This record gives sequence, structure tokens and C-alpha cells, in this order.
Amino acid sequence: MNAPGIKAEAPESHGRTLVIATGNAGKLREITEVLGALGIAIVPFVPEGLAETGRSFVENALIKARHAALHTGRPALADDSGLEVDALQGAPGIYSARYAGEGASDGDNVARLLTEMADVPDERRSARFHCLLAYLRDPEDPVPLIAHGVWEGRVLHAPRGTNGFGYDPVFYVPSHGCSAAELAPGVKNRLSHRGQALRRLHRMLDASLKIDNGGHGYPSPAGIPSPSTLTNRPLRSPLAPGPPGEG
Ligand code: ITT
Repeated sequence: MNAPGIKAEAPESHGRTLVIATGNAGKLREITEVLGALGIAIVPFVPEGLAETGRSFVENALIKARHAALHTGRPALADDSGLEVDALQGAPGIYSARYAGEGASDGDNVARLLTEMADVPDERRSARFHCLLAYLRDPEDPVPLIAHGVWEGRVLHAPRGTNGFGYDPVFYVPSHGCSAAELAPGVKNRLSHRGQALRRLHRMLDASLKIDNGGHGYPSPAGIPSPSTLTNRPLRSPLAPGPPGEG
């Protein structure tokens, strides 16, 4: 029987379920849509109060995934992402979520970006989103799966559109002649850094499942705690055996 609160019963999910470590509702929406279309149900885990002390996207993604794997006792996936602006020597980069300071809102961050870019002419406004995904089978996993996606664009002079989140209203998408916040969610996911990385990770998980059945791959839904039980408290030692019935 499936754990309560888990969407694993949905026929299209084929029982594949992943813990996602994020406190960002916009990311969660996009990840749920992409992985849902690939038949994977999502169990969110909010890594509250966790310091992202890495110096790179990949380090921060690993910190978040390891934290979630430790505190849920399950394999976990995390996304670290951000906007790299050439005229700002790569800023805000890994500091994108707190560009205007700790606890800054999306609006605060966009406002600071537009201020910093006020005197930058059109031809020097190139930028790109990066998304690094890290997947760990357990907190000690020595071979995490890492997937990277990049989305090229330009920084607009003023916000446009209301979809998406973060810097989407000021990220111009040349292929579609509009901002990322003017794209329908499905279109953004087809083009975006996150959509690319998620589809890559999905292929890696499937390939890994074929090679070392029982190594990487999707956990069985049995024994996955319900979302309400996913907290920062460790459910069990990472070295303790899993719930009965799991190999
Ligand atoms: P979690 O760590 O809990 O996942 P976070 O928002 O703190 O949430 P990051 O540290 O990875 O996540 O920071 C990512 C920031 O980069 C995010 O807050 C946005 O400001 C920006 N960003 C990332 N992807 C984006 C996207 O698709 N569209 C717009 N902005 C994006």
C-alpha cells in the first residue's frame, strides 16, 4: 500500500516518486510539471534554515540534496540555479536568491538588477540562467547524479509579464521575442535551464536503473513518508536499514 499523501497511486506515475528539496514555490511548480509529464510524482521537502555555503551551483545543490536525504531517509533531488549576467562579471550567479540581501523578495532582486544595469546598453545585456540538479541515493552517496541546463537571453530594461518567478519578468528570450514571464508555463519548461536539466537527469536515472538495478533509479513508493512528516528532524540514521520490505 502507498504511504498516505503520496501521489504514487496515479496510474501515469508507475509508482515512481522523488523527494525534492526546495522552499521555492516557483521551482517546485516547474519541477512537478516536468517530472509529472515523465510519470514521476513529487514529495516536497523544505530545507528550512539551511545555509547554502558552497562556492558553486553544484556544491549548493549537493548541500540541499544531502540535507534532504539525511532528514527524510530517502533519495533526494535538489536544484540550485541562478542568473549569470556578463556585464556584471557573472553576478548575481549563485547569490541570485539573495542579490538584494537576505530575505529579499523576487521584486527586490529584480529592482537591484535593473539598478545595476541602468547604464548598460542593449548590446552588452547578455545573460543566462543555469540550473544544477543533484540527486543522491543517500547522504553518503559517493556518486551523485549531476545534471546541468543553460538558457541564454538578455536582461530587459523593465519587467514584462506575470508568469514564472524570480528574474523571469526581466529575462528576454530571443527565440520567442518576449520575456520568460510572458511565456506559458509549458513553453518555459520546454526551453528553460530547469527543463533541460530535469530531462537530462531523468535520462541518467533511467540509464542507471538499467545498469545497476537497485543502485540509482527511483525509490519504491512504499515507505516514503507523507509530506506532512518531511521535516528537518532526522527520521532515522542514514546508516540504519530502511523500512521493512525494502532491499
Ligand atoms: P531553494 O534553495 O529552496 O530551492 P531558492 O530560491 O533559494 O530556493 P536558489 O538558491 O537556487 O533557490 O536560488 C535561485 C534563484 O535564482 C531564485 O530565487 C531566482 O531568483 C533565480 N532563478 C532560478 N531559476 C529561475 C527561473 O527559472 N526564473 C527566474 N528566476 C530564477
